[in-house]
Amino acid sequence: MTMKQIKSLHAIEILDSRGRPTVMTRCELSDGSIGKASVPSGASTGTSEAVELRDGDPTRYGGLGCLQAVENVNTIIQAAVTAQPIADQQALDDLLIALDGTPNKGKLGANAILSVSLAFARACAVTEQVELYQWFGQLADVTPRLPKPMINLFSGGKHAGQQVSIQDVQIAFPKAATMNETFAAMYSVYYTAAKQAQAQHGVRLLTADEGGLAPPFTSSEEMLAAAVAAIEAAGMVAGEDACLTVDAAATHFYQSGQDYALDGNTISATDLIALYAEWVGRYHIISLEDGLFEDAWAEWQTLAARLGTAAMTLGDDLLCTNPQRIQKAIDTGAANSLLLKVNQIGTLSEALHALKLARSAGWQVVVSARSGETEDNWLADLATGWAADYIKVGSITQSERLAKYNRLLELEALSV
Ligand code: 2PG
Ligand code: MG
Repeated sequence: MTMKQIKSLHAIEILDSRGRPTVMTRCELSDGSIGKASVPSGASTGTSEAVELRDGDPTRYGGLGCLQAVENVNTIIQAAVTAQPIADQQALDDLLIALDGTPNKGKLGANAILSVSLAFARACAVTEQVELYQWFGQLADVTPRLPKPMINLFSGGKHAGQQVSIQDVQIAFPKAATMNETFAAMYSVYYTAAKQAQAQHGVRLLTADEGGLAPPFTSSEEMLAAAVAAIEAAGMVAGEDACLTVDAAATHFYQSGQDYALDGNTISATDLIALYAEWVGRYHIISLEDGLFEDAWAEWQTLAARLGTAAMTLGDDLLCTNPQRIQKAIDTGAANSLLLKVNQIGTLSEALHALKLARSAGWQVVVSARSGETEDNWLADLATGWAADYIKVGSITQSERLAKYNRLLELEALSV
C-alpha cells in the first residue's frame, strides 16, 4: 500500500445497546476518503483487558461517560497521527501504542485508540476501493471466508440478571450451507424456545443484553436441556443439524481457591470439569468458552485434556486477545481455541498478532462482539476477512446484532 496521510480525526460520544456512552471516530485521509468506526463494550470483562477510559463523573451516565476518550482522539491522537504520513496499519497502531505508553492503554483509553485504528482501516479500504472484508483479508494475508455464526438463544449470568450462573447458550448449525439457511433455522429454534418458555414459565418474550431469551430457569442444566428441547421441537436433530456452544463465563461465578458457586451451590473445579464433560455429551455441546476462572491455568489444562476434541476449549477472559496470554495457553495446553475481541487488546494490529499466534498453533478462532454493541458492522467484515471459523454476535433480535448478521448476508450475496 502507498503511504497514507491522515487529514483529520473527529471523535464523538455515541450510545451503545445498553444506552451507555461509547466512542465513534471519523477519519479523513488527504485524498478525501472517510472511514468511521465505533467501539463496543463488554459487561463480563476479563481483568486483563485493555482499559476502557471512562470519565468517572457520577453525575453523568453514572460515571460511564467517554468525553475524556473523545477529547484524547480530537487532541493528542489527532495531532500525532496527522503530523506525518502513515506507512500502513501497523505503523499507525505502533504510533498509537507508543503515544499511550502504558501496557494496558490506560492513558488514552483503548476505546479512543481502537476507534482510530478501525476508522483508519475503513478509510484505507475506501481509498483502495475494496470492500472492508477484502481490506482486512489483505492486512492479514488471509483469503476471506464467511464464518459460521454461533447464535445466542438463552442468557443467564451477567447478561441476564444472574437467574442462572451460565452466561450464554448459543446454537451453531454445522450442516447449514449458507447464511440464509442458518438464520432461517435459528428463527425456528428461537421462536420455538420462546413458545416453550411461555408455556413452562408463563413469561413473555423478555430478552437479555444480547437479545437472547432469559426465562427464570432454576438451574444452568435446565437451560441446556431447554435449548436441546427447542431444537428437537423445531424438527431438527440435536447434535447433527444444530449443536450448542456455551459461554460459562465462569470467572463471574468463581468463589475462591478451587471453588465455584454454580447456581448457588458450591462445586470444586474437579467436579465442575467432570460435569462439563457430561454436559458436552448429553447436550451436544461443540464449544465450551470460559469454563473456568480466568487465572486458573492449571485447571484449564485439565479441562482441555478432558474435553479433547469433543468440544473446543475456548478462551475469552482467560486470553483477553492478548498475545502473551495466548502464548502461555499454547505452551501449557490450557486452551485450544481463541475468542477474538479486538477491544480487549485495543488495536487492529495486536488483534491480528493474536489471530496469527492462534493459527500457528492450529487453533480455531471465534471472532466475537461484545454485550454492549453499536449498529456498526465492521465485525462481520473482520470475521470474514480474517477467515474466522465462527462469529459470535448475540441473538437474531436487536438491530445492533442484526447489523452484523445482515452484513454477513450481504457478503454472502456478494459471493464471498
Ligand atoms: C462474552 C461477551 C460476549 P461481554 O463474554 O463472550 O457475549 O460478553 O461483552 O459482556 O464480555
Ligand atoms: Mg465470553
